[in-house]
Amino acid sequence: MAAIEALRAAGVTKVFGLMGSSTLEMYDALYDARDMEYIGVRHENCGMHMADAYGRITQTPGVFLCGQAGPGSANMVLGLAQAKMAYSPVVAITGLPSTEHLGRDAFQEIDQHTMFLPVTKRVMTVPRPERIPEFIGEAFRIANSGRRGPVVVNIPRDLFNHEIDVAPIAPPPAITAPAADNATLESIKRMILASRAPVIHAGAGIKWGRASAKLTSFADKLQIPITNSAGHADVVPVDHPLYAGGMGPRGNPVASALTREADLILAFGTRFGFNTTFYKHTDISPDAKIVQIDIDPIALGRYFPVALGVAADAGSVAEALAAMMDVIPAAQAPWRARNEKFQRERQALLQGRESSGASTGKPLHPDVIYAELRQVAPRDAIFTLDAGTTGFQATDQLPCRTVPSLITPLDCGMVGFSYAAGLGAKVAGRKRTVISLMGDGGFGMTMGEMATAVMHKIDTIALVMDNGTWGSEIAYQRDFFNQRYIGAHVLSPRFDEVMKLCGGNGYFVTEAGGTADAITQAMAGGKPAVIHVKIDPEAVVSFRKDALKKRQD
Ligand SMILES: Cc1ncc(C[n+]2csc(CCOP(=O)(O)OP(=O)(O)O)c2C)c(N)n1
Ligand SMILES: [Mg+2]
Repeated sequence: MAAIEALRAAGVTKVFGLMGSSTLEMYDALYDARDMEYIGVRHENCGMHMADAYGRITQTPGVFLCGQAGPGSANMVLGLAQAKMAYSPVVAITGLPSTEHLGRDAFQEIDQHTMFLPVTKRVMTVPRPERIPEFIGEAFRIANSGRRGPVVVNIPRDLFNHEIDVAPIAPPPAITAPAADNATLESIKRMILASRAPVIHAGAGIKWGRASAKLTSFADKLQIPITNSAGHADVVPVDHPLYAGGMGPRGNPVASALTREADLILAFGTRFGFNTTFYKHTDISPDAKIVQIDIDPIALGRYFPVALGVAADAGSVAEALAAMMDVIPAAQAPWRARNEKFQRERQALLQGRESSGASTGKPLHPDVIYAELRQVAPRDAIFTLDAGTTGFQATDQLPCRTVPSLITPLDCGMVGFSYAAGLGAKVAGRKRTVISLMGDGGFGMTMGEMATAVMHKIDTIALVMDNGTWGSEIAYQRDFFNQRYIGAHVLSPRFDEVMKLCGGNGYFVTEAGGTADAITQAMAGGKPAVIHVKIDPEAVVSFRKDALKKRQD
């Protein structure tokens, strides 16, 4: 079948999906496609998150085959929005009513083209059967080029019923990302040499380019500290001596002080977006010169004025700069005193986290969970997070030591992402341990996928932190609404027991030490696992700016 041939030409080996009568011909053709593994999910939205995470780990679009026009398609909307806001490459193929019925308010007819427009990079509706492979090929090209994103291909169901002659389908073209020219590189070099306190600020562009080693070589050569943007704490291995962690409201005070006090910020593959800056100068000195390097020219200078905007691949610029600059030994760096101060402060921060994580009190504080995770997670582990207070508190605390290893909801800020994203990441990197962190609320939204995990032997470890509340939101009711709690409490089943009923492994933790033990057992167990941890309902944080202000007063 031409549609399957088009997937094959794009190199597809995994297809996530939930079946339905609008695309059954494609399902039937998939039956014979022994080179493609089909992973059937329990909710289209979760399937989108799997495809999203799969795309982030493999750098190729995750594919979701949606069976049903109308309701099935509508279930994809949030997942698409999520992928769009994460600039994640996804190709979703879905059905439409037959062309004979379109426009008549037919059964399951929703205006899908319009519905998908704001939540995708592109929506395509195939007009003729012989153009199906062309549209699918185009979807892959668009999803994975420049700044990536999700693409939907709508196919009216009757278009599958035609015998068509198609020419052999060519794979999508390889595209080389642009590099910076010599004059630009020379300007950056001059700015670095004239600087007294330069800082590197790095984000997703470095991850997408798999350019972490290029960035650290550049940083090492010139002794420039590295901070990361929100959600990208895996931009370089966290134990790199020049790594300071996340800056801004979701980061830590040491990294934020570095960017606040910098006179030159070298921004590699990052936008200075909302979660990193709140679009304010709080952690970015208005006097600092910013050199922003991003593959997307629209990102340059969008939220903060730049001294130099470079539309190029961030990794290639780091590599070129490293090649053209002389080594500055640590002891001779003009910013040596600043570096020593930051490294001392960073050590104190890390030690503080370890002491807080060593608490044996009950109920457990999330810091204890993160500390135990740091002890036992393997070096190549992948972590996924949800929005919610436990996710927020984890962002700058996880032992991300392989790039990429952190998958978060990013700017979509959604609850109910982490578990499904972990399953997609595991399908992408079967050999890597995947640990998905989320709250009891978020896991409850997506727990149907436990059965998917067992059925398809996707053995991730879900670490569900049960505080009995929609924690991030109850924090606001506690801090601003005189503790008038409404809608804030959640009663959950023992998720570990539910996982056992599904056929996986389950662990229940209430004591310090229990999380590390459970993770170790889950890694050895060889089955999908859920660790249900009881945590302190009081350890929730209200995140809004006014809340921060109140805490500082
Ligand atoms: C899909 C979605 N629904 C609702 C929200 C609003 N919201 C943000 S955080 C949060 C609480 C999450 O609770 P839980 O998953 O238990 O994590 P906790 O904050 O307790 O750690 C809610 C409801 C959201 N961000 N996304
Ligand atoms: Mg909760």
